[in-house]
Amino acid sequence: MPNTILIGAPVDAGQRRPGCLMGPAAYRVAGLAQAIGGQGHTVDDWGDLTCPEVEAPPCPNPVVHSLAEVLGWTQVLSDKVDDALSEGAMPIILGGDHSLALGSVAGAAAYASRTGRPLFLLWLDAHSDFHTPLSTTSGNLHGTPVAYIAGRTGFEVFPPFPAPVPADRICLYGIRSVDPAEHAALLEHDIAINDMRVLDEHGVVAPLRAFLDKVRLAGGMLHVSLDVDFLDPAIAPAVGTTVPGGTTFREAHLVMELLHESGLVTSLDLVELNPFLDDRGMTARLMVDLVGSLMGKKVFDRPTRAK
Ligand code: HAR
Ligand code: MN
Ligand code: MN
Ligand code: MN
Repeated sequence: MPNTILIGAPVDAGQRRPGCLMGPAAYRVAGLAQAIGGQGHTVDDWGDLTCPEVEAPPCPNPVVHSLAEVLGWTQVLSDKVDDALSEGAMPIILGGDHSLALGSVAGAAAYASRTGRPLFLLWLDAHSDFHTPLSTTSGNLHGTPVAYIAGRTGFEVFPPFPAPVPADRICLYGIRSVDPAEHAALLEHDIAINDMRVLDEHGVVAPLRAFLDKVRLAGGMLHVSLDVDFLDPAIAPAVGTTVPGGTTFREAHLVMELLHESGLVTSLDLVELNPFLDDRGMTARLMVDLVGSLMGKKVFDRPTRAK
């Protein structure tokens, strides 16, 4: 049973719509610690981090905004996720927008490279988040973490990513919104692209199992980054970038159940929840229930029979 550490990351600088900074509070109100504790894990809540003041170099792409703030969050999150993993715990980062993954995955990568284990990345999202600060047209840095993690060039304004994750250890899962520049770049990388078309055709299980088998065979660590917009907006309205055609309630739970059974998940981001857009807390509650499944909650708990 892993000990878990909750790390609040009220980040909203990676996009323009206010509200994501209320995410960590909403997860606590929706009972995240209780959902994890209920599955027999200990929970240590480190509270909310604050963003250090850092100087940003000028960005060659003028549409990029809030670079200094995103750099500050990247630094503090990388440090704290590394600390939590070093304590032997599973960090769960309560976002905050997806730019926080620039830091959380950097921390996981730094820890993994020190311990000599390969790091894998499962990106549960409607979006590929494969822009660089040079290619983004929105200027929103929440659309860039996968490219940073994969070691793409174009991140000269950021600290070098500690140990870039090779493309064949990255799995995009649930995507259905990819910008032209991201599409062109993805074609140049050997990243597993399980878009919604693939999940419609093959179901959610087979593509996930194939990736988890790779992680297991390699003795890898697995960082899971769960974006609220992975879910269909009908069941998860509290996100600024809804895209129709997302995963259903049971598909998402099944993904979490399989992740639990794999025993491979070593760190987790919960991102893009905007409680201001929620309908009576339904999205926050669903995200908490999904974490419950990831931590071991079952639809029907069958006692394991002696063989
Ligand atoms: N690709 C678009 C952009 O760069 C939208 C990115 C939206 N990203 C998130 N996270 N909401 O997945 O602006
Ligand atoms: Mn530290
Ligand atoms: Mn995202
Ligand atoms: Mn998204």
